[in-house]
Amino acid sequence: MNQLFKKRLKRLQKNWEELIERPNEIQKNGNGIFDRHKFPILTADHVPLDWRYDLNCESNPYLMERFGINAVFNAGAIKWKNKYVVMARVEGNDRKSFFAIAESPNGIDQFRFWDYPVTMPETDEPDINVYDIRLTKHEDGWVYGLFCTERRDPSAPAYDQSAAIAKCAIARTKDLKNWERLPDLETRSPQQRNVVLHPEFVEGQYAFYTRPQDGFIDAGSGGGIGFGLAKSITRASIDDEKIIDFKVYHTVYELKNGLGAPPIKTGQGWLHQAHGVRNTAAGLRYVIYLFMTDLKDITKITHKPAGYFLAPQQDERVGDVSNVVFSNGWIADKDGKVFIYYASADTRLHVATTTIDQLLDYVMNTGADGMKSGCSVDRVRRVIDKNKKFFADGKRKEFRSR
Ligand code: M1P
Repeated sequence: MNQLFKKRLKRLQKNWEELIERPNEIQKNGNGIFDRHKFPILTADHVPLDWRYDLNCESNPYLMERFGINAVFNAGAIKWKNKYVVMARVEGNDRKSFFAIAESPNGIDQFRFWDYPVTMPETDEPDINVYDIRLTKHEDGWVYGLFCTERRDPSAPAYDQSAAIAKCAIARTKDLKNWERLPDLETRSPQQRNVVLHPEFVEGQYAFYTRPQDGFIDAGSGGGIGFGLAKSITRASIDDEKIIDFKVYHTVYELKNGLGAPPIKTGQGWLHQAHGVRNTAAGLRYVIYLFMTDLKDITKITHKPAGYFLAPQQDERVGDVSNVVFSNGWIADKDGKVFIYYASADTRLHVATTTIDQLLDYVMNTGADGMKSGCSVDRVRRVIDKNKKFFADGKRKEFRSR
């Protein structure tokens, strides 16, 4: 082994081990709704060295990276054998994404990838790119992974090498290692992305949250979070797709939106997280918002706080696709703790923690969007009035905000 190789290998191993073992910590001064954590839980640097380097000094005397990783982001999530498991979108330097599973003992740090990335079987129509898997533990006993499969638009002329078609791919597993690929979801929409499988049967059928879209980037006339039922999962087809959460003018989901992860069932309703997109002079801005649907009629939104729940801030704002946060996985523990896995700028994966109680309080007690500035003023005045009334008796002196 040459000295250069030896030195570089030692340093690489030390840096990698320190990164994986670095304890995470709650960021101070949160908003009372959730806590961000200081360090991203997965980045390109977390990917094991033996995926990236040929570690044989004979065949790789310079210890060069042979398989570069560009980013690790948008991850499905599941509690599995008492471990916090995320199935991340790993993107190589070649721009192709694939899935890889990493697990942690506590959900906030020490995420280690399993030995190999996931080998996802294909249908007769090969996937060119796959990403953004949503994991659903369904009451039929399977764990389903719904993800986007992207292929070049066959009708596009040769000069247009970016026209693509997005469809919802479906796979299922019993062990998270061996996946059975099922036919892609069929709907009337020309394209689909951000499709999520509901964990329970609805009217004896498989229930899907969809995001119909006219084009690959533009949701067009199809925007909004849709809902539809399919009799079979092995040949899933939705005839009747209705929009349950529309894109709306001058909101954070004006341009498009899409469901994030399978909803969490609570005593008060189903908690949903979704992303909303609006356009700005600096490009698209992606934020995460929350809403709740009725326990009996799961298509009926009962509560929807105004605006966003979580938006990109500080370092999160910068990366391959700046000004983006995106989540397609969260885990609710039996004790009520919730781990929200969100990615920033299509570059890295973070965790925010909260509880079911906090999320319910947030969703049920934050005012809804009044859809105009005057209503926002009314809303903040109501908060101020409530506080004035509370402090009016003069007995409460502990509060000094001005
Ligand atoms: O680049 C931001 C996100 O863009 C897409 O989301 P949507 O389908 O809502 O436009 C996806 O490609 C997603 O992976 C990405 O994070």
